[in-house]
Amino acid sequence: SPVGLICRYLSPRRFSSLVQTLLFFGGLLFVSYIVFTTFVVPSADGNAGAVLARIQRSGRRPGDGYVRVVDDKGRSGPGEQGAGVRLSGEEKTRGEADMKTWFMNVVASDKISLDRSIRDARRDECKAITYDLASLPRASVIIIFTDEAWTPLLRTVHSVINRSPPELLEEVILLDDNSQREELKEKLDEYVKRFDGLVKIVRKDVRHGLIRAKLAGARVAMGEVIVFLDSHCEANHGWLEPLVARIGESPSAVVCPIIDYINSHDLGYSGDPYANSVGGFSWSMHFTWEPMSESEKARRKSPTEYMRSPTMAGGLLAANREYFFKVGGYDEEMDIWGGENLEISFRVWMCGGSIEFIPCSHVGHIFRDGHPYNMTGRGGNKDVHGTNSKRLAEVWMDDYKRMYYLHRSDLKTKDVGDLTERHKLREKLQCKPFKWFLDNIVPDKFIPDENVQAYGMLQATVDGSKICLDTLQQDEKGSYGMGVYFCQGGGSSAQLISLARDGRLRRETSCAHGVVRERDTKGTVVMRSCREKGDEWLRVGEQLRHKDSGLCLSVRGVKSGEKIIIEGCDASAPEQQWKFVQS
Ligand code: LR7
Ligand code: MN
Repeated sequence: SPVGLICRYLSPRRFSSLVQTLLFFGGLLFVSYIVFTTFVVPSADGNAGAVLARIQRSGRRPGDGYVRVVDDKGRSGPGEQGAGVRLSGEEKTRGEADMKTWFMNVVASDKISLDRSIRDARRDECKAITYDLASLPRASVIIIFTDEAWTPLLRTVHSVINRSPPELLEEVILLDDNSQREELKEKLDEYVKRFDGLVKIVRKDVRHGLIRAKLAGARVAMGEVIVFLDSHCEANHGWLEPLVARIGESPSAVVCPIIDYINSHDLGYSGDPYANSVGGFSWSMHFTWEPMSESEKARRKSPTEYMRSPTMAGGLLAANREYFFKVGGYDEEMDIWGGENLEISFRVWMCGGSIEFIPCSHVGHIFRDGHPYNMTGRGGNKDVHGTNSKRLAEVWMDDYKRMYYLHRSDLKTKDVGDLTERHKLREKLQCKPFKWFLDNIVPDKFIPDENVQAYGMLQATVDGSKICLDTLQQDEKGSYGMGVYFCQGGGSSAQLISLARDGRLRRETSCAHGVVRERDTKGTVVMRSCREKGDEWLRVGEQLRHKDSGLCLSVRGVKSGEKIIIEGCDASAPEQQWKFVQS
């Protein structure tokens, strides 16, 4: 019989050597599996919990033992339905003091349930969409924090778990970026046990800064999709489905929810179902909100469809995990805060992906006026936004980095660390030039020294002293009267101005308007957003004539630090002779 045959063949000696061989190869296989899951699969941060969970993945799911709060109807109490909290007496005083240390009213936050109800911020067309959950990719939600206050942090976690379909939520990763507050140690470990394994805490014993913290979170994440959130957010109804659905359909789309506004003074939640702004940027490398472009409006077939956006704000985003790493994650050498949002935006577009806002996904964020943590980076660097942005400008902006240096000429010679790896990445991915990004993704972006009649500091010489047009450091977001100041030479972006091809006298976002009262022969120059149709200016010899009034730009009787005027044109008046100078 076959059994007899095998028995005869397997003498005790042969049998034991066979067992040894099997054990040897089995052991080898096991060790390679552990090594593979620990180091090769992106969990290099050595999160034992994550590896274990991967091995144990069967039967009961993490979170099964937690009862979510899903019914918002009929809840009442402080902050419910997204209301702001009114404090009085001693609480009011303490709350106001919080604004100086936390930049948010923690007293108010502490009065609100961690499961508070908020109004559904979606438009009706969004609520009507149904999703086949089984076919959507699952998400790891990564919440990074450093010394965040307790209730805003935990309300972020509660809102995510309450308002995500369990089928789609792989895990919540709390990435603790070296918090020092006692409350965030054992107490937090204990607290999250109620979520039955769904919430994992990863702690860093050196401060990473938010950029490396996000990377560290992404490296231990197991979901097909990763979602990043700040640690003071509230996920709104149905927020997750449209994000993962879009990524499922287009894995190279890096998508953002609509960011609803949570007031830092009273924690009132307000969302705009019809929000349709997208992200832009200023040449000083700050994020801006912009109206959706006409071409994008024309492209979209329905108000629930994604909105292509040149940039993202940075904090709230979702991506296919593999794609996120393939396209370069974040720049590991960027420190603490700032710059990474524009960097990932330019990079993703230039390297073949897209940045999009998803109108059916809403998440609230507490907007604070300051940072309740130390902003000093490595080596005592107090200008992390500046140096991070220089890294981005050097790697991704080609010649257009000059636009950044116009604002930050002090950084031209600053050492911001080694850029070889990032240059290599750009080479490897064969990314398009920045000019392509400007031409195709932000075609309306004004480039101060391209396609203009003239550009530079606008300078007049009166009695041998040089005087230049100058914003006088006024806030350029609103309208303001244009002034003059002693010419500053190369360094001052406040004196740069362009005479655009369309005749508008303008800066990056504001355009010069001549303001003359009826029948007056003299007026002022007011800068307003270039989104309004701007006035036209004509170059007549060395004069600048305001077309509508026929008056000329002049410094007659105007001292440094005062507002510029327009007056009757006089070709021989030195006060009306203007030169565009570069330095
Ligand atoms: O060293 C740090 N380590 C951290 O873990 C510093 C910060 N952090 C954490 C912090 O606890 C918070 O959870 O990082 C998160 C973001 O820090 P915030 O909330 O102080 O930043 P912000 O909201 O002012 O900043 C925005 O720009 C940043 C630029 O680097 C990041 O991209 C933030 O994520 C981003 N936030 C948003 O985009 C939210 C929506 C704002 C809008 C519009
Ligand atoms: Mn924030």
